[in-house]
Amino acid sequence: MVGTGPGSGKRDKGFYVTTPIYYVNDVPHIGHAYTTVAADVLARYRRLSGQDVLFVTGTDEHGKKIQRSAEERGIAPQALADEVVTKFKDAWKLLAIKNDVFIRTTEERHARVVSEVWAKMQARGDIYPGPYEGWYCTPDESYWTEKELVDGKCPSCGREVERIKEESYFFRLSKYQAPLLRHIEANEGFILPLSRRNEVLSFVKGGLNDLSITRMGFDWGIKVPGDPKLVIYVWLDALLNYLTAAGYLSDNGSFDAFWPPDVQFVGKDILKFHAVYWPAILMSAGLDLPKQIFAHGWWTIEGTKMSKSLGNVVSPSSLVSAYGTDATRYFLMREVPFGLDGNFSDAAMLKRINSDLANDLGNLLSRATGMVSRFAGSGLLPASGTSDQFDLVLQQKASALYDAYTTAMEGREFHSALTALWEFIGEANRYVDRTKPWQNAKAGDTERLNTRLYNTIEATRIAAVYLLPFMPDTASKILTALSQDTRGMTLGQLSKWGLAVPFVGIAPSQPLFEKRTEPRGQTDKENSNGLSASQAEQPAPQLVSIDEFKRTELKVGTILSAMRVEGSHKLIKLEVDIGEKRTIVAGIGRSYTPEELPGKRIIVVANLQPAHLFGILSQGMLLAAGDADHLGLLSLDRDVPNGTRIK
Ligand code: ME8
Repeated sequence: MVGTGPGSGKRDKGFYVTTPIYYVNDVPHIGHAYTTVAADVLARYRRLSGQDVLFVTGTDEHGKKIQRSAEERGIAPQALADEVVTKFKDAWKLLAIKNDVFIRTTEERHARVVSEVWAKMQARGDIYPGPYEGWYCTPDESYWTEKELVDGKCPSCGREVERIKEESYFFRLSKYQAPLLRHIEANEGFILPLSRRNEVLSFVKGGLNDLSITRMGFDWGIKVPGDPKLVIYVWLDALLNYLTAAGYLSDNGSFDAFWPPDVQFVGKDILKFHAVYWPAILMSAGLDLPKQIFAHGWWTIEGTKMSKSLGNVVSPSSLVSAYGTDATRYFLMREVPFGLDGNFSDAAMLKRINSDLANDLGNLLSRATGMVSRFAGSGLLPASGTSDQFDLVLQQKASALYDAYTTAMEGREFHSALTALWEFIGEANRYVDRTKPWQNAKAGDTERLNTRLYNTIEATRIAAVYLLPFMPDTASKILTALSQDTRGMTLGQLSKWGLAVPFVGIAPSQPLFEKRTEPRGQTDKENSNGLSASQAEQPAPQLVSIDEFKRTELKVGTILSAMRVEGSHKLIKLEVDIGEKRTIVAGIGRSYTPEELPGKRIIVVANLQPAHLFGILSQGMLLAAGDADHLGLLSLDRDVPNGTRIK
């Protein structure tokens, strides 16, 4: 992570990218996943381009809102944070997020940074005491004046606001109006997209009031240095995470190597905090400003606003358990131009999987590898012979892709990078359609055949290289199938035509993506990896090979204990013995009571990816058939020891 030490001075500055830190009163949803996947894609792209990267995400754990949520649950705020932080960390694992640092605002190192920055702002004369009187929206942790309210409600989220009148400290934000305006006007790429930049410009031009930066009457936060009855405003605390995470005040060299941030991704709703308050705070503390704040749009779900009360919140784990990690990442980055609002629907997801992934990408790989094994006698990739017009056009498209892709990535147009890549994949498929290598094989034209085989593989390899930041697992699978080792090489090197090493073994590959017609089942939506009844009744959509079937480890087990999962009608938490003890959360609660389950012999999928369901880690799935109200559990008709594998 830290490639440049302090004082090395010779190498380029590292690339620093951040996500917002997420409140721990809520569990991860598609909105959090969106920002985090985008930052991960950019971080992976920069690493692939040969740069040192610092990619930070984390959790925002202080403030009134967290304290209230904890009170409602009857637990301490720290306990709430400790519980919810694992959900974020688990979600990021499921989505293959490779962050370098995970920051929590309750960490000791962060409290030191907050106090130090406070002292710097104070030393500059930017903090002064005074009474605050006005309105406060706790869900948004945001101050509002009487004039700003809309129908007496929070103008940002529409919820109730509270009147507060308390002793406070203020930050002299008004002093930074002119310097901030100058900075935004002089740096076109500072706030993106441009439409958002214009919003911020008119907000700043409208005048900046000094900002209350403390709260009274609760203690869940960092205390004001020298005045411990006051707590530092949670947004000041939270924004400073970007300094702590970069290593500010630590002596590991990271801060010098990475500060200031190159890109900070945020949702459009929190732009004011990042594009107005944050740079003003940094100016006051005498620190360099981030180079870019990029605000992305919001997702609706099947055309409706996402909300807990509507029960339509889409969790990352439900997407990953239904559609897989890479398909989810692909969908989020491809479906909507980054910066605009978008809509999630299961139908749109299925369309992307079936047409872009199974058809376009999957076909290219299976044709490329299939043709080598069928036509190249030895099963080895032949070297290319002379090129004709078809070959030259394909090569030319491959080299044009580099500019299209990198320009899009630098402009944070992830959807355009993928569109350009898929145009190339289409081109490679058309190359096969047009050149018909099977005819060369039939005619015994080996040189021409070899060129076509090599070029089809080479185009597939290049597509996989560009896919690495977006779909790391799929890209690696493709490169492995092509026996191409890309480790240690940069995008610039890997994207060069002709790099594929010939005379390596190429085996026909398994399909990368299965076509599917079934959307996420109710079970997925409940975040369960238990059985979905509707799936159990569906005929198999495709034939599976014996090897594919064998990848699923089915084992005999016995239920040791069972209890209902609080808050769910359907889920039961089971302890089972399958040769080892496992916890399984199963969607069988409408057909069985917990009392009748202990002692039952069952069949368990033992190597299913674990998932958190209602906060419980489920490590497997049991087999059953029937609809949710009339399920029957699968069992054996003879006694076989627990843990025996089914074959
Ligand atoms: O705001 N679509 O945290 P948070 C897209 N702790 N993005 C969405 C979304 C949706 N439907 N719903 C929410 C906070 N988001 C603060 C940040 S940073 C110093 C402190 C996005 O957990 C939202 O835009 O409420 C925001 O960027 C992010 O989720 C975090 O929300």
